[in-house]
Amino acid sequence: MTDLSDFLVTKRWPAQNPDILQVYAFGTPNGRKVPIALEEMGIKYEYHSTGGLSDDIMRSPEFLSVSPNNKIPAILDPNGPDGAPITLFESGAILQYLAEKSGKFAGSTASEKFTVYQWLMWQMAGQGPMFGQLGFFYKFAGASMEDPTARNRYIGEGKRILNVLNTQLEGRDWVAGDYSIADMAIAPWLKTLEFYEAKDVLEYGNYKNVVAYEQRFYDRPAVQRGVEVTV
Ligand SMILES: N[C@@H](CCC(=O)N[C@@H](CS)C(=O)NCC(=O)O)C(=O)O
Repeated sequence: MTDLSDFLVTKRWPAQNPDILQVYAFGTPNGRKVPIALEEMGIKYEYHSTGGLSDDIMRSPEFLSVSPNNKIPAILDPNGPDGAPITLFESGAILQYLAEKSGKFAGSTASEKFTVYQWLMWQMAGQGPMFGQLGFFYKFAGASMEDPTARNRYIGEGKRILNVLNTQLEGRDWVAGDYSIADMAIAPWLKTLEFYEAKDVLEYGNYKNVVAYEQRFYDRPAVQRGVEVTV
């Protein structure tokens, strides 16, 4: 049995089965990406809910030891690529790692792989951060601001991003050719617009390809299992 006791994270979230990949996450769109990918790929894992996102958890020495940026998700894989355990944070990097590990969901040629990575980067640098700010300024603390500049900016960005995705999905089931880690990153953030109560203000129903894509994604049994796990 692998000994993970040198990894501080295991003091707060002990590994029941240290031979398999350990996931540290919570029920948010970024958190769900990793269990969804692991379910799709058939990689065994042990899920640890951080139990929240408060500073006392995210900034604890145990959590910072796997995620120095104090955000979920993070992983500890006892079977890393160089014959040693590896820890990783940033959901996009984790998805790339898992795609390489499994040999699945990142295309089958170099060109296909870079197309998948392109859309993954689009999600990480564009859709995720912009939708996150939309949530802040439309539903959460920023919603009480009288000056509508920030709110309108992120509503505008939200619509622009939905339009980009809708256009890319014209005549396609998935964003980058075959179903891929890019879809596993993008689609959970569409569902989150419901939690932000922002679908109406974005006129979500107008983006017909996006609406069908979200449904197609959540119809997948592995996606449903990944969502269920991520509490
Ligand atoms: N770029 C990061 C973003 C992760 C992120 O924003 N995680 C949020 C939850 S969805 C979080 O942990 N927030 C806690 C905090 O900011 O303290 C990734 O994709 O992994």
